[in-house]
Amino acid sequence: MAFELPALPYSTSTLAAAGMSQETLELHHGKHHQAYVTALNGFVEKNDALKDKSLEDIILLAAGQADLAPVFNNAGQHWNHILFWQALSPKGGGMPGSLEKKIGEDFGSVEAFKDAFKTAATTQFGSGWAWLVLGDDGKLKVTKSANAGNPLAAGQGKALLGLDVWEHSYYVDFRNRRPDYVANFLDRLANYEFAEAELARV
Ligand code: MN3
Repeated sequence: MAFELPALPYSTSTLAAAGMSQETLELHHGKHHQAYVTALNGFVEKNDALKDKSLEDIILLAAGQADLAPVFNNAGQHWNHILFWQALSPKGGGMPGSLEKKIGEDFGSVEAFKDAFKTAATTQFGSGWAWLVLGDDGKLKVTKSANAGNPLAAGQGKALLGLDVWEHSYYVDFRNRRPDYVANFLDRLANYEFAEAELARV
């Protein structure tokens, strides 16, 4: 079974009022994410060791293997973007009570969580991601990763939210202002209800 580009859970014009334009979503989902899926399928087709493996298994198999770096990059980016689209909502930014409580317990306050996330997302030099993760110790934490890296490959726990900080994710709408893109995500786009549902599934 070839991997497929998942449909967005909203139309490409739906997030514009919350700061992510139709142009960004059409390029980011339709071109960038599609390119990762197409490349990944090309690698799987040519490598029997990858055939019939889940996306997660391919990521774990390829992580840290120099000869499989292109496989890791495209598989990782496919996984990262699947989570990213779910981490956005036209009604984002509102935090459900049980997640707010857990964030308060583990970070001290919602503001402290947002500060930690902003720091991670803005200090990731070059391309990469910032994450809200439930660690194996049961505590929430913020992490960042370069390029196609993610908490799955790094063994950091379960990712609840991921924010793409590659320039292609913000240059159309925010130009070079990555901090504004990150703040807009946290306050207006972040699907905290999704994060809470993922937390409840653990
Ligand atoms: Mn991207």
